[in-house]
Amino acid sequence: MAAPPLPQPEASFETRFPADFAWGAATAAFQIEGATRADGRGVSIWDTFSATPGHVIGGGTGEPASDHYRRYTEDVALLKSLGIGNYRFSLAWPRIQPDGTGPGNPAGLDFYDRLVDELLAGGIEPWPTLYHWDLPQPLEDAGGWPARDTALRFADYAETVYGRLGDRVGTWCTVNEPWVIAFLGYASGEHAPGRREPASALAAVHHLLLAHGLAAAAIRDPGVPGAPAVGIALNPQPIRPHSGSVADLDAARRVDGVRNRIFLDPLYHGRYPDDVQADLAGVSDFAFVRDGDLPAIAAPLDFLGVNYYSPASVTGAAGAVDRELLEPDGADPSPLVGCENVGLLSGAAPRTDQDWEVDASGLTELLVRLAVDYPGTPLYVTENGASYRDEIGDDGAVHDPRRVSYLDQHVRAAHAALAAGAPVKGYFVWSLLDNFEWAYGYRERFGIIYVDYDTQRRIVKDSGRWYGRLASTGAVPPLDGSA
Ligand code: IFM
Repeated sequence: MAAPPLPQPEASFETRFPADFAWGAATAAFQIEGATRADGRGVSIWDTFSATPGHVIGGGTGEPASDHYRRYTEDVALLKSLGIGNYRFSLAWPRIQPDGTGPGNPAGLDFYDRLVDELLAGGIEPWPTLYHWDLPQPLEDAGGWPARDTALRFADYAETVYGRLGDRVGTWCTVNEPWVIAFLGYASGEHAPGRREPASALAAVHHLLLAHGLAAAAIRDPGVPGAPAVGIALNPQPIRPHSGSVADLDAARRVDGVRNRIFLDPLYHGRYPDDVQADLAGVSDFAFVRDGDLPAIAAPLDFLGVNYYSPASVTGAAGAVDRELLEPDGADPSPLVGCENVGLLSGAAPRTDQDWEVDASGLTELLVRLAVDYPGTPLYVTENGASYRDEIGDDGAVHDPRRVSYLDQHVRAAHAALAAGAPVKGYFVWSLLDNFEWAYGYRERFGIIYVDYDTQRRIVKDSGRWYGRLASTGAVPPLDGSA
């Protein structure tokens, strides 16, 4: 007699997330909106920087980007059709305060008001970020983030935005990736405003954290109705020593200091780490820290946003650092201020088309480390994704199996962190749309939706369908997207 059929394992072995896990997609204003001169928008540092020849690959600027300012209803409809229930976007400060100060520009506020209403009508939760790198140019002219006043201006801007949207938006992210803003904007000069002043970069670190703290207080002001959740999105990176040698371990400590702990320790412990301050003593005396700043910065976070792309492997070995120095020719300042004589090593792991290492284990490592070293805060992966230079196939579709595989590996890595006890509450793919990838211009494509920049036609990629299925079921689908 034939044996009875065995139970099918799929249902019990699938990777399934909790029912209340937040699935979302992320974008940023300057990268998608276009319409840089519409409705009274002022000039941002990225308008200025990208207009300068040589700063952006291919000469790309914020025009046309993905023309989202005019096509936002179509984009919200796409989110809805994919079953993605959360949308993380940023507001362009120069649309709200064209000069960086003063009363809100009604037309700029109206745009985000309409966007929020459109999202809510579609059953999609809005997750605004107040600052994703597009500083009003007049504020840079007045000193930029190294100037303390910029943090005070930011709090005022946050209050203006909250006053308009706070009745419908419950979750707020203040600043996106202060490491990038401070170190790529003010130390290496690869990003706007393109300054190469290591001491200014450290002042920018502090004023960005202060801006976060002051904005969080403005949003949580008990005089305003509602109890909003406020967090910040960092891009902490697992820093792995190449070996157990003293030199490599010390290199990893130093890089972890300026990459991660310089932000996390003030936010969680209300102080800059002693070893980081000692490492940076030749660059800055931290005199920019004033009484009351650190308690403002350390007000408890309602959540921490974690943007993850890849880990880094570092060495402090004298011979090894000659192979790939963080300061390759000694002329270009390194974004890793205070980490002289540290080498960054390339591993054998596969790489994206942007040449970023693909290593999902780094996401598990990072989330678990945050849960252990900085406990007590819900963690959201507020960005994760990959650039592959997709093309439209003969069948008119965009097949992007490498991105599906990347996302599959990384959501499983987030699940592993959850299983290990890290309080991971959500995941946002970067990005909803192909968009302007900063100094890389339009060459890189991170979207789960393809954008034809000539026509602005949107085509949902295979990864978009795969991710939509994940977002609507909470279970990781098969790689081929089949049922
Ligand atoms: O496109 C960026 C985004 O603006 C911030 N985080 C990293 C992404 C990919 O580089």
